Amino acid sequence: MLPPRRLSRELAERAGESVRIAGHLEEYRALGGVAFALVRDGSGTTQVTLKKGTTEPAMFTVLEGLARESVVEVEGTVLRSEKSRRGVELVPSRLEVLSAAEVPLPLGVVDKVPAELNTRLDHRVLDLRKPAVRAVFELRAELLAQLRAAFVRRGFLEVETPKLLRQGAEGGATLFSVDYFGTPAFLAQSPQLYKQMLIGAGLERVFEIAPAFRAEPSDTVRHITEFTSLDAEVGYVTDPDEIRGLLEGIVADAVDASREALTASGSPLAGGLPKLPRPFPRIPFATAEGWLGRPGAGRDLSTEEEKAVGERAVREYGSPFYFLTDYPTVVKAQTFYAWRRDDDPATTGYFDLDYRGLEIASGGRREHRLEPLLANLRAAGLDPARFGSYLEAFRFGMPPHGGWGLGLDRLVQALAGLPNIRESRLFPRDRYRLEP
Ligand code: AMO
Repeated sequence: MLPPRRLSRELAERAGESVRIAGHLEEYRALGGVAFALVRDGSGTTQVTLKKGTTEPAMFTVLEGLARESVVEVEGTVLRSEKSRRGVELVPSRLEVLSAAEVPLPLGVVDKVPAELNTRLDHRVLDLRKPAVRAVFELRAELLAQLRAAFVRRGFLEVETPKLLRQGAEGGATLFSVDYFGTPAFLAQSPQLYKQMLIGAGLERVFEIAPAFRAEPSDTVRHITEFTSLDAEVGYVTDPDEIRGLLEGIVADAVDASREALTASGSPLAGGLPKLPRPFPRIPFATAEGWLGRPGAGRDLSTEEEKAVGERAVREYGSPFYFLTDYPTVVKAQTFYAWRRDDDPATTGYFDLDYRGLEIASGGRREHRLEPLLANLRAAGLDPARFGSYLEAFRFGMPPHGGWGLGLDRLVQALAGLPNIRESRLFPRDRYRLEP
């Protein structure tokens, strides 16, 4: 499912033929009687070899005066060449400059010295020309396609819910306000309320892949203000482990299929996609707290604690992915839609899916009964009157249900081994970045 490869990928099989390629001029080097122009397209870099006495002299002049990263089109004959990177070279018969680049480049594309992430993101169009950066987005596209396919195979219906809302669902502090024709409105932090309403609508299994917005003031390597949320909601489930089983199956299937596809296309990132042992370990929150020596602390894990739990979990279970289960109610007090166990109201049916200490998803069983839901809302300090249309869905027959939200950017960050989540998005948004 990777994007179609351009012509030069197959050049190796086309020795003796006449072809036309186009791309960015990576480098031009003249060495006495010969000169080399490296032309990079979506499939890689092709060596164009000019020879004094054979190649039209004007071509040398044009290339000499042309800045790196200009776009050229070259027609010529493919010859085998042991010395060139792809085993072939192109002997040009025609050269056309399609777009000349300015000098100097604000960011080098083939520079050996790595640039600062901020500089790279400021000049992202040039940064994305680097094959290693491009590979991240090929992985991302593949993973996304495979995740979607895994949902569809399990009978999920893909839906799209509004991103302009009258109220939030994940706590007021991270809401972005919008002026909606003079009325206050918010950007969606999550499709939470709508995906539950769709279970009330009888759709039974829904998923959504869409942007979510959070006014995260914290400047960390795992938070951004616009991320892609993969949300699922499933009707007629009461056991949180059934929900975990679905999530684990979808993630593991998508990782397996992506590894196959990326291996076939020669992606440098294919090796980073692990064969996942299943089932993923289930670690009760209380066990993790015991490991940390802070039993019953009544608060969520800090980033440092998450990392420590991740190291221990990988050591003990040998799996990079694992669930933290049975979150205490006190930790999920604001998560009003989370079901509290009937036999133990101090514990919810909520879990996180983590990858080596990085939270990738969270979800669980929901409260589907109106009265306890109202009580949860009030306990969270929220006014039920503001949730009228959400609550209506619970008044006229709501199946028991559950689901999860998974951050695609974090999954890509984890699987591509990126130090910073910003690198998993083409044009990331954070507290300080609104362009490009
Ligand atoms: P939660 O708030 O845990 O749950 O978010 C779900 C997942 O979304 C990702 N995520 C983020 N990724 C990048 N930057 C951020 N600022 C950010 N915030 C969240 C994480 C996280 O695990 N409604 C519930 C889900 C549910 O219960 O179905 C929710 O949104 O990967």
